[in-house]
Formats: sequence, C-alpha cells, structure tokens
Amino acid sequence: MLDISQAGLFGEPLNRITIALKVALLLILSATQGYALSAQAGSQSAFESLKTFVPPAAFDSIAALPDAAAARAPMLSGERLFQELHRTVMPAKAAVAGYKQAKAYMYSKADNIGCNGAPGILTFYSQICVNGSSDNGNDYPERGDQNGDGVVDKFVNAEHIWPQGYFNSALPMVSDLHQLASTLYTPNSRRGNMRFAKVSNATYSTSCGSKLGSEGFEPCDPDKGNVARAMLYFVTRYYDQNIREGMNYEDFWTSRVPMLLEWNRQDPPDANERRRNDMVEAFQGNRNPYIDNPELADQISAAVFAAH
Ligand SMILES: [Ca+2]
Ligand SMILES: [Ca+2]
Repeated sequence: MLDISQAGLFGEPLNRITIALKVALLLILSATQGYALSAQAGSQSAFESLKTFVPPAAFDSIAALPDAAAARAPMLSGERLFQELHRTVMPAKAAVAGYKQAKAYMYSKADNIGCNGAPGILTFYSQICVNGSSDNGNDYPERGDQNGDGVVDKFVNAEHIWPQGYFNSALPMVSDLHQLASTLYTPNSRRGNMRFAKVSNATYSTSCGSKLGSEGFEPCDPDKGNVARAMLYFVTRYYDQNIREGMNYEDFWTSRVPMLLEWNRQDPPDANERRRNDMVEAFQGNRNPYIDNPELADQISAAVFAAH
C-alpha cells in the first residue's frame, strides 16, 4: 500500500515546493476523487488549497503532514498507482536531450562514481572498474580481460535495457538515462535483444556472474534489481508508446514480470543506484520512482504490470 507518510516517497533531493505539489495532488485524490481529476490541470490551485490546512513548517518532510491529512490519503495500489506513477515520471523539462548528450553525461557524470581511487565507471553486467573521466565511451578501454569473458574490449558503450530496436531508436526512449547503462562492448553485444531470464547453462559469462544461455540473458546478482527497476520504469513511462516493434511482447515482457519483481526484491537499491537517480533527475528532470520506493512495484502487482 502507498504510504505517503514515508518521507522518501518522492526522493529527498526534490525541493520542498515540488514535494508539496505532489503531496497536494495525492491528498486531493483521496479527499474527492472527482475534484482530483480536474485539479491535475492546475497544480498551482492544488498547492494553494493544501496551504490552507497544512502549515508551512510541515513542508520540511512528508512525515510531518498532519495525521488527519495522512489518514485521508489514498491507499493507492494496482492500476491507480501505476497510472499515478505514469503521470509523475513524465519529464519536467520541455526539451529532450539528444542521444549523444545523454551518453556524454552518463560516462562522465551519472555513471562515473570513481573506482580504484580515481575517476572511473563501474561497468554494468561486469562490475569491473574502467578508469577515466571522459565523456566519450571510446576513452574507456578494458585493461586486460578484467571481466574474465575472454575478450579485451577497446571501449565502453551504452546498453539499452529495453533494446532500442523495439522502439526504432526513437526519442525520448533512446536517450532516457533511466534505462541506459554503461557497459563494456562485448557483454552489451552478447546480451543484444535477448529477454532476461535465469540461465542454467551459460555459453558466455562475465566474472560477476552475468550469463548468456538458451533461456536468455541473466545479469549478475548486483545488477538484477537495477535491471528490474529500469524495465518497470520503462513500461510505466512508455507503455502507451511504440515500444513493441518486431518483438514478442509476451515472451519479452509479460512472462518476465514475476521474475523482475523477484529481482527487485532480491537486489534493493544501493547508494550508487540512488546517487544515479539523483544525477539523472538533474539531467533529464525526472526520477525512477521504483529506486526511491522499490515496494511500489509489488503494490502495483505483477498482474497490472503484465497487462501493460
Ligand atoms: Ca573482457
Ligand atoms: Ca544493485
């Protein structure tokens, strides 16, 4: 159940006014559903109405909202929660960044967490550090076969967790950093457009345990939750777009949902994933709500995700 008394619901970095506006919408949704639908068109009026019964001091945290107001909050779940998130994950910025700019930001900022005591990227699907600070993936060569996959890669590139061929490499999906990851070339190309799966007999693997097999591609354990939350985000935001080009949706998505929810629980967000959510918000203006509150996924339920 959605608990708006939970301080982290919309992410701490959001400024007070943004949080207040979102809380206002939720409160109004609960109080009078009919009014709530019309109130979405005017968030300023929603904010004004909230101010009439919530003292400004309460804006310091959602947890400080008056009990009476919190008690009226909806216990959103299922389809209503999915649709609420669908609206709130839309980008706040008017202009969508180009793919090149997004990748440059990812390599030099969002994924450059530093490692081995210097700037560098902890590569996805491999969990090995490639040092560098450049905004160009070509400047991140693997030093020897660091990830033990039998290949010495010359560069890092951008993995689309939802393969870009399934949406014709269209904007904004192609440059949405919430579904991109910095990967060495070979693990990225081995994953290709494969569905995610648990693999029993690997024909390809990296030292952290990412595996390719007849069942599909299995990310290593530290990346499983990240993959799940990226997939859940992608469908929440883009289910009503052309994202199913030339693929079997049942095979790629619908049948995978229970496994992805399991991965979301197994590998909760760590400090790096939360930092990345902040960095991506600073760049493209929206957050992945499943990183802020991973339990939202189970509140929505596998059946609702599978129906989108
Ligand atoms: Ca390698
Ligand atoms: Ca993780």
